[in-house]
Amino acid sequence: MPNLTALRLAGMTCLALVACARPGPRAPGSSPPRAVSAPAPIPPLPSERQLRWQEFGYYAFVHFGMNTFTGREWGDGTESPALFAPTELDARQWARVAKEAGMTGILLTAKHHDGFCLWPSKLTDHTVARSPWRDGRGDVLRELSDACREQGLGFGLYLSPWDRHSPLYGDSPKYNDFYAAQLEELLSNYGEVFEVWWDGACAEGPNGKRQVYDFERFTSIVRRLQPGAVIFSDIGPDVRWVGNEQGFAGETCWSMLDTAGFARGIGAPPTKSLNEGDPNGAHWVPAECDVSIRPGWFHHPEQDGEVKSVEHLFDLYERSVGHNGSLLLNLPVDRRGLVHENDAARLLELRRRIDGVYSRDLGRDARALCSSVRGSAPEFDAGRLNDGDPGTYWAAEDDAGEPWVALELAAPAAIDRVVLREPIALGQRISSFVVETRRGGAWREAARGTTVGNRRIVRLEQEAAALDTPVEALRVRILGARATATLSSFELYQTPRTK
Ligand code: FUL
Repeated sequence: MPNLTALRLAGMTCLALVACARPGPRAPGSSPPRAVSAPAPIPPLPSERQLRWQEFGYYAFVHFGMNTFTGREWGDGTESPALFAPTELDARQWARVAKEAGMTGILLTAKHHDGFCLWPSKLTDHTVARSPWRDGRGDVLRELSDACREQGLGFGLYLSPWDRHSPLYGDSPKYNDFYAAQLEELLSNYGEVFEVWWDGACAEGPNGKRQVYDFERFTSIVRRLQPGAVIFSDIGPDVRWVGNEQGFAGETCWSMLDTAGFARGIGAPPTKSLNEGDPNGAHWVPAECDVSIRPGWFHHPEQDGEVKSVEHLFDLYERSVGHNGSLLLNLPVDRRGLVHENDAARLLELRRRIDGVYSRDLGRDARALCSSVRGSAPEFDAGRLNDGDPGTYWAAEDDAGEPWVALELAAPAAIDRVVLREPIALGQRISSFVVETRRGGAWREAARGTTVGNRRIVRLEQEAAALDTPVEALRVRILGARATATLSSFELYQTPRTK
């Protein structure tokens, strides 16, 4: 499971206070040690479930269902359950592929817009129970939730509100009862769920009436049955759409957004706001970047040769997870009921690429320095930046102006990636920074950035072009922040050279 160190932040802060304030032996006449308070949190703040979700980072979407067998992307709900006939479905293979890829969870389309259910719902007969698969006794959700648990992966669910099969659709209260009861089934019978995914599509039902969803009611069901699960939709409440289906967040990406007056689907905020968030937004709703590994969300054999390249996927990884978001990468399961070999192989290549760059933090042995330490307290000093523990953090004095932090390398090294993290339990603060490198004693600017948030990957493009010329030190100067600057990590990486 993802590491939950960020969760400990609030607790760490209290511990630091207690440690400072604890009375110990003192020289006669000396004053007691002063407790240094942590920087005041700046709202809006993430909830515990959002902090937990943030650690998932990179996880799989699986689109699988009736469309897999009809070759479509959107079914119309008239498809016969007899068409659903995977020949060698193996959810353990999906989980193995995701695990080996370095992913932390799998989110499955339990029901897409065509209304066909991958579990034997008692509320409709448009389900796997009417299909030839496992003689009508199969349950994809059971098999996948078990497989995820075995692999230590999170299990998430997409339950399309738009249902083109249900005769109740458009008859708002009746369909809402039906959808609510389906949610209850899903959230009660398959163990812990880490995320529930709501698409915003809404239309008219067979009666010509437009469906009005009762999202407040649906939200309270999720909260009651799965209090740890985050809810995704265009506007959250917990996780927001990033405004594109290409898998990247903005260069600037705030976790905050104003959602009042907006709706899911047609009434969603402008895509630029979703992509970049809003430093003055009233709600904490971080971005999730969804994208498919192929052109379609569902598997189409003719796209087997169109799996995205490693370069493309690595770029998306750095611009999602590394732009204060998460990466929800879709793997379409094929008619056999397996993740196709081409996708599985590409995911492993991507894992090697990510590990090749990000497994050795060259900043760990460096000497950390800074221009300002809050209250001169050791628990907020520059050493917290590279102690390998994202639960500790450096904090400047409230009146530090434009503080800087620096890492003096033990031996000069070529660096082309900097990773910065803010202790987001205190709110997202930094709005502008510059990264500088030092060679032969002279500092020069290597990159500029805006937001940091949970994780910011800064690509030093010029440094990458000059990987043969090592640097002695790197410095981050914080030019703007909504409140006192803090950072929990300052990491340095080098892309291995290809011969
Ligand atoms: C969209 C849906 O209409 C697509 O079919 C797909 O499921 C995508 C992730 O969300 O809005």
